[in-house]
Amino acid sequence: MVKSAAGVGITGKALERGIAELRVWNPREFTVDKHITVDDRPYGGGPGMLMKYQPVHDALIAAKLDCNSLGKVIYLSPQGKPLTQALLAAASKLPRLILIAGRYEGIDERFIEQDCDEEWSIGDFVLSGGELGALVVIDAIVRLLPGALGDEDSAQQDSHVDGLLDCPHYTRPERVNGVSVPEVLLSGNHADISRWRMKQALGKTWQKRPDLLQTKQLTEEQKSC
Ligand code: 9WO
Repeated sequence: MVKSAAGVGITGKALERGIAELRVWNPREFTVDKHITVDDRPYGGGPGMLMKYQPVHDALIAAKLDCNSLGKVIYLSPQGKPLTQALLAAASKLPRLILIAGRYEGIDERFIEQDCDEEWSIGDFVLSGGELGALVVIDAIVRLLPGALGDEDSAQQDSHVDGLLDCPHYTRPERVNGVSVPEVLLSGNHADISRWRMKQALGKTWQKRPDLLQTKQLTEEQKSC
C-alpha cells in the first residue's frame, strides 16, 4: 500500500530519480510462530486486538540495521503531536525517518515508550491503520527535498509556508460563467500583483482560519496590506 501510493506523481518521480529512497518492512515477516501472529488480546479485556511487541520490535531492528541505525523513529497515531508545515520542513532536513504504521486498536505501549522517538498525528480522526498517516508524511516531506519539484521556488510559495493560507489562483479563459479574472493579475505590474496576493492570503486566513493569525507575527509589509 505504501510503496504503490508513494510510487505515483511527485513522490514517484523523486523516488525514480533517487532524490529520496523508500523501504518497507512487514511485521508479519518477523513473527516466530507457525501462525504468523502479529496481534494479541488486550490485558484488562475489551474488544479488539493489539499489535504484539515482538514482531514490530524485530521489524524495527531490521529497518535500523538497513539504515546504519540512523533515523528518528516516529509512530503515527491520533495521540501524536499535531503535524504542521514547520515540523515537516524540519524533518525534511534529517537524513532518514523510520515511520511506524500500526493496525488493529494500537500497539503495545512499551513499543511506543521504548522504541519510538516521537508520536505524530495528521489530524483529530481515526483511520483503520497508520499507513495513510505515514503516506501523508512521506508526500509532504519528499516534495520539500531539493529537486523534487520542477520549479525550485514552488515549495517556497506554498500555502502554509508563511503561516498563511494560499491566495486565489486563476488560469485561462479570462471569463468563466460570468466571472472575470481580477484586473490586477492582467496588469503586468508585479509589485501590485504581489501586494494583491498578500492581501488575499491575509483575508482568506482571517475568514477561514483566524486561529492561524492568533500566534503569527505579521511583517511590516503584511500589516500594510
Ligand atoms: C481503533 C479502535 C477500535 C475500537 C475502539 C477504539 C479504537 N481505537 C482504534 C485506533 O486508534 N486504532 C489505531 C489505528 C491504532 C494505531 C493505528 N491506527 C491509526 C492511526 N488510526 N489513525 C491513525 C492516525 C495516524 C496519524 N494521524 C491520525 C490518525
